[in-house]
Parts: sequence; C-alpha cells; structure tokens
Amino acid sequence: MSYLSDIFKNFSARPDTEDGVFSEDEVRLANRNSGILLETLDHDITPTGLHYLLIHFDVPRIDLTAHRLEFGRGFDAPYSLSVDDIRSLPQQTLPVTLECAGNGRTSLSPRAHSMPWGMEAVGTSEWTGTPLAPLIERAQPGAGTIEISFTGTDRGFDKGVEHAFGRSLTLEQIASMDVLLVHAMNGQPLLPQHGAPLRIIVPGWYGMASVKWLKTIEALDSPYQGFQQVSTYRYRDNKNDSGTPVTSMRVKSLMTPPGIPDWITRQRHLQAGPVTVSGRAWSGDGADIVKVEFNDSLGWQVARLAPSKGQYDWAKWSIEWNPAPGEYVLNCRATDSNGDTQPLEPRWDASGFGNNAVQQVDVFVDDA
Ligand SMILES: Nc1nc2c(c(=O)[nH]1)N[C@H]1C(S)=C(S)[C@@H](COP(=O)(O)O)O[C@H]1N2
Ligand SMILES: [Mo]
Repeated sequence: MSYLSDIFKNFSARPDTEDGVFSEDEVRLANRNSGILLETLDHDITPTGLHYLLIHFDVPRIDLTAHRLEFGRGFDAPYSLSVDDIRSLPQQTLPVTLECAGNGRTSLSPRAHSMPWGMEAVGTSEWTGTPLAPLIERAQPGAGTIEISFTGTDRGFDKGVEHAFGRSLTLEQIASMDVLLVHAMNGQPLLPQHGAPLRIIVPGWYGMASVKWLKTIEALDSPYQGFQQVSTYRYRDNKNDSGTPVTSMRVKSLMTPPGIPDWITRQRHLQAGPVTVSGRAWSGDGADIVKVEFNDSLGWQVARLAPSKGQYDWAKWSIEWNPAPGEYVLNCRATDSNGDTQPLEPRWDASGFGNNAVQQVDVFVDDA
C-alpha cells in the first residue's frame, strides 16, 4: 500500500455516531439520496421520480448496448447475456415495495454517521424482468455451491476498504423469494439512478439486497465475503459486535400527513371536522398486513385495510377522523401475519438499521 493510499484511508475515516446538528457529510448524502414525499403515499405504484434513492458510490456510466451480464466463476456452464437477450426471455412484472434498511436512522440517539434518513426511504414499483432461478440453473452451479454472488459495476471506498457493491443469496433464497432480474421499472427502461440497464429485485428484503448496475454473477463454495454483506448490513449493539445479518423488512406503516404543512417545520394544520386519514403498511418475507391501528393520542382504533395488488407490495389503510380543535400527535401501527407489531420506541442499532417504530405526526386542529 502506497504512502498516498494510507493518507486517503485516514482522511476517509469517519466518526461512528452523531448527535444533534447534522454534519456536512450527512447533508451532502441527503442531497444525493432523496426520499419519497409522504403526501404521495396514496399512489399504489410510486411514480418513478418519487421513488427513493440510495447510491453508495457514483452512478456508473454504462454503455447500455455493449453491457453484458456474466455468469462467470464457479459455474460449470458459464455464459453471458445482453439486455436484449434478457428482454427476449419469459417476462414477469411484480409490484414490490422496497425500503432502505437505514430508513428511520435519524430518530435514534446517537445516530450512525451515514445517510440521514427520516422515514421516507420506501417506495413501490412495478418491476419487469425475468425470473433469476432458471438462469442460474442454466449456468450449472459447480459442485459444493452454497451461495450465489451479485456484483454491480459501481466501486468505491467504505471505512478505507475499496470494493465493488455486491451481495449474495443462497440458491434456496433465490428460488423461494421470486428474485427477478429486471430491466424495467413502471413500464420504462430502468433509469441510471435505479440501476440501468440491469438489477435484481429481492422481494421482501431491505433494499441493499437488490443490487443495481448488475455485472457479474458467481457461484461460491464458501460463504461470501463481500464488504456490504460482511462488514456493513448487520444488526449490532456496538461497532465491535459481529452482529446478525440484515435481511427481510420488519413490519411497518406510514401515514400521509393530513391537512396542510408549515413550509419549514412540516407541522400540520387542519380545520375541525371529519377527515379521512390514510397511509401504507408493509412487511417482509411475504407476510401479509393483518391490522393497522391509528391513534390520535386518545387511544388506538382499528383502520380499514385494502388488499395490496400483489404478494410483495404495500397495503393501503384508511380511517375517518373527526377531531375537535386542539393539538394532536398522530400515530399508526401495523401488525403482520407473523404476529409482529411495530414497537412504540425504536430499538437502537449501531448502524441505524431496521427502525420500524411508529411514526409521529404533529397536527394542529383549528375551529372550522
Ligand atoms: N450496485 C449497487 N446496488 C445497490 C446500491 C448501491 O449503492 N450500489 N444500494 C442498495 C441500497 S442500500 C438500496 S436501499 C437500494 C435502493 O434502490 P433505489 O435507489 O433504486 O431505490 O439499492 C441497493 N442496490
Ligand atoms: Mo439501503
């Protein structure tokens, strides 16, 4: 390692946590990675430009016609496919809700020094592509294969370690989770920021598994050692913990904040009288949402639930609310078919992953 590389690695060292005011690093990340606007939660399918973004390094510049997906090392029958080849395979379109594992990070104290998500890192798209499992079978994973790795075109440094963004899944996970190799989002070719020309979608898992700008698929006979799996996406009580892997999305719900906002604080204002409050609820592992409750600080009430379009996308909930003038803190809380319910308080995590605590919306209600 050269002298200059060592200096770079020290320079790129970062504090583990932050409290209070946002650091320059966090503000810079927030300007690059946008979240959904909560007032647009009502769309079953999030309009493409409103889908959240999480890009660790740079959006790579890829020649879309020359790009080939390689089924390489570890396969007995390696081959490669162009985007057109993939378009000519059997096609499937799946509505899938994606959420970033770091969503809700800023409500932890202290918070991890990373992308400062409030609660907006979620969205639902109709993803079109071809099922991944048959393509892997065709490449014939070598004897002793235990995992398949997925590597993107993007490279960068994290904690001084240079790597390409990558993740792995077991063969069983690929088959049982309907993993799709996709080239289109909401009927249009993938946009550069969402992984053009190819990505995978891993329904039910937090977004980090859905590798964008996919370039290489390999068959491994020992556990994958990629940085984003071994060193990043793990639940930990402290940074020295080896932790447990971050996988499926925890049960969660959000509401469209009712009324009209204050420009800067986003606090809500509305007039007394009946109003419909609505929002979304989702969970991982294909679990269904079985209940959503709403609380205007006077007690929990069960909301109406409309079924989702598919197995892996969010459900819509709604409830009539008829507030008297006053100041309210509104909450919503979902329960899934595994019997898991959102906690009232976040559980702390060293990296700020998996915070599914209930949302709080401050509302001021005036005389009609
Ligand atoms: N190659 C690559 N894939 C990636 C990422 C990345 O930085 N590089 N970010 C991951 C994370 S953490 C999330 S939450 C999702 C976000 O997908 P989106 O930006 O299309 O919403 O992409 C995942 N796939
Ligand atoms: Mo993420």
